[in-house]
Amino acid sequence: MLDAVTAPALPHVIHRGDYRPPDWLVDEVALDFALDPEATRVKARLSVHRNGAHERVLRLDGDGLTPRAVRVDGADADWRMDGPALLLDLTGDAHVVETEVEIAPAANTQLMGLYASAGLLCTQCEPEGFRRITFFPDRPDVLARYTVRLEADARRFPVLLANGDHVGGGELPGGRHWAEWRDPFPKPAYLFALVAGDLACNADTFTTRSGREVQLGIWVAAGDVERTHHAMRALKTSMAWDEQAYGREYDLSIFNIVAVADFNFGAMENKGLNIFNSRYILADPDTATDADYDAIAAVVAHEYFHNWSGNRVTCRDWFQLSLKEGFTVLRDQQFSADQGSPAVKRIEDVRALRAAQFPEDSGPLAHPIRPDQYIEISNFYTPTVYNKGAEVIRMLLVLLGPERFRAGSDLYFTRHDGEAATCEQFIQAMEDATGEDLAKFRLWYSQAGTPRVRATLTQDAPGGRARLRLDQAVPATPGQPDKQPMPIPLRIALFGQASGTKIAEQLVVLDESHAEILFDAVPEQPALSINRGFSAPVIVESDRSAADLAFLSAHDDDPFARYEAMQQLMIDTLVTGIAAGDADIAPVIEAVRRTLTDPALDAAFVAEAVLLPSEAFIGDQMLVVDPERIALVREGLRAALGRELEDDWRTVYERHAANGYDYNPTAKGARRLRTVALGFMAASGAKDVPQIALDQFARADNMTDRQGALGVLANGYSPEREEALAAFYARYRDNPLVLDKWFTTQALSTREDTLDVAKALVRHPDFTLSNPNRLRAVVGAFSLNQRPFHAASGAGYRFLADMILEVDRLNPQTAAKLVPPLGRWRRFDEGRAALMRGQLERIVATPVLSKDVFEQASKSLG
Ligand code: 0A1
Ligand code: ZN
Repeated sequence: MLDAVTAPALPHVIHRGDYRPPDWLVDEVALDFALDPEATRVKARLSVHRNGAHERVLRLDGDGLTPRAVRVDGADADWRMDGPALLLDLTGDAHVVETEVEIAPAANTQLMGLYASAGLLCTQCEPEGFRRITFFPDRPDVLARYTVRLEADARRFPVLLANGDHVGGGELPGGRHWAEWRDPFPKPAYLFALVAGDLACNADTFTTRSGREVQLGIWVAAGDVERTHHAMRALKTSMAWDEQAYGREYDLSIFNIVAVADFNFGAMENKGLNIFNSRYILADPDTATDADYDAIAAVVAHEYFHNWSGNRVTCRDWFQLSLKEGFTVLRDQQFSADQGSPAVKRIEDVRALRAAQFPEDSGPLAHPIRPDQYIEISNFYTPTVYNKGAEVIRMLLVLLGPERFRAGSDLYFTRHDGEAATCEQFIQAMEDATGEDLAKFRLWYSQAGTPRVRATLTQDAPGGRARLRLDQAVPATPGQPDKQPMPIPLRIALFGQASGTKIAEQLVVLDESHAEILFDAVPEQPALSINRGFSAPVIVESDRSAADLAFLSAHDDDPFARYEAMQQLMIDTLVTGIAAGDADIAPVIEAVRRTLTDPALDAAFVAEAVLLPSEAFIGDQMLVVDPERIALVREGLRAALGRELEDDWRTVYERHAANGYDYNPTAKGARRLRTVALGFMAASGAKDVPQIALDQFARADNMTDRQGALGVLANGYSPEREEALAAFYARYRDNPLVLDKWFTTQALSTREDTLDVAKALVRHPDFTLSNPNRLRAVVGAFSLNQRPFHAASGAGYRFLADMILEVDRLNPQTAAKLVPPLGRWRRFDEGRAALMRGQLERIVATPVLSKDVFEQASKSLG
């Protein structure tokens, strides 16, 4: 059954201010599963006790469950339903409550609760999936100890896993077997997990710093074990890193990871039994790109780090989600930075923030990192809660410095170990450990919207005093018309334009609406470097000239600021070109040439620095987005760069020629720059490039080079394109993760026919709505491809809305994640805005709609 609401009956809104501690607590849970894909019987025995003096009933959340038996202290009990929940009047202060239900994992298309995926049975409980398995107070502040007995057919499900330690098992009559697991750590229901299936294991061990041995297992389908070694290395590196960087040691004697093909998100941190979308586990050079390898290490680390930031200290309620997610994203970013190039990692993270979070923060779905209300909590696993949440905690690191930040995190972990905590308690621990007053800093938790900082640097006279004027404005967002100034930590430096040296450097905390900073006796004309290292998640507007930016792109000693200067130069040039029909592109060409030929720079940095801003990011800088003109002017600049620097691109391409695959930062950088160079060579229009790309494609001994070449070809119209696409399909048609790349490459193409291609791809025999990866590979990717998605006819919008409505019948969570691109209508011309609204209205008016999609679509109209 679908959790459906009928418009216009408005679903219930949950408010942060309404939090009340639970009426009843659960000490122990014993679960007993007789597993079967069609009909699984679940028995639960809960030891509950009254929390405080009150007479309220015991409310056990349920979702689609029908009780088959309910007993209290061993006797049949009177019970009643309140909608999906089970209510019991209990007379004493402590009771044992037993329930029994039957569920059908094979029919669970939502992928929440217990479901089937490629012959496996597995669970996803965060945020509210546990109530689809058994009746329970399904809220994160009810922490209980779990004992889990699993019973299943021994041939179909030889492996039976759950959280904690394996405490027993054996054969049963009729070809069945059983296993029992006990998790000694009290945990909220959202961290419960079980897996049953025919799985093979990559087994290893890790010895913690106090000398305990942990059995590690990565469980996958039999043929995939060889593709788990990178994930295993990442796991062991993360375990050691968390000990060293945060003083956090693993606490159980087993740590298992299972990869599943059908999964709504990236992965899940269930205690001692992480469950992963297989795309974040499986890798070998032939099937995974360098970006895939990096993402796997980051996600493995992220889920592992949750063992402390999420599991040992969990969230009191779902409004506190950023407490665990923002902090854990920061931790995984720090980990990845330590494994490779911190500068390139920072550039990638900021690019991701600008691509996903900045648009969210400036649109109808804007919310603070600690939201105040929701209809469906699944809609709040957002770039704001995750990525802006990480930026907010990173600002604490900037403000406090690494030692004091570490003292704060140590205090937070010790003080709240075993508890369900709040964002407020995290800040309080930071204050108590350091003596810092963070009263104003709390605004970052309550105010939505990306602050804008205007920076104006003037000098009284040559050689005289320089004056930096800073003004901040926090834009109005839904429900928050008036904002207070935020404390914004800005790393700033001045460089002398004549000497190229650094004249001054400091951290400025702008915590009023404006401030002035004076620099005495600045001997030469200064260039302003601001928000170095992206010290605050803000938009900086400055009147730096093309000459200033070109100078910084060559001389700034902060690699992020150097990248940023280049990006700003490109943006200024593109925006002028779009608005005025013409712009002086010479400074961009010169800056790219200089970066490309600077022997001191490493290839990975160069590859990031010379890339033009995306069409979407250019759109974000404009009052009214004109997708056609953006694409035209951007392609024009790409072609000019390709032609003007043709020899340089070819030199770079040859210098970084592949010579045997290895996964290390230098080799990765070389591969990245090589394909970036190939892209510019193609943009130049030179006739030999399709053949060069096809050669790269055919000779590649790794997926990075192969997919890189395919991506370049896919944007063009050459016969080589068709040849490469066909060869790629033939080679990988049986590997779903690689086939996703084949779909995505076509959905992201800059070709004129991409809208028709996308529509055709969803009719391809290998397309399916039931696998979230495949759906995102085509529909999600297409909706981010600005020009074809915003086709003036509105056909792109109609296509997306059709898909959302179709998917909503199967998987509301995944459907809802496709809605935001339609909500950007305010940023477009009237014609497009009306067409986008039309599709949102059509969605909201659909008689049977999930509350997930209803919330996103109705808010997007607002
Ligand atoms: N806690 C996970 C995110 C997650 C949320 C919901 C899921 O299923 C619907 C799955 C995963 C993380 O941050 O990795
Ligand atoms: Zn997480």
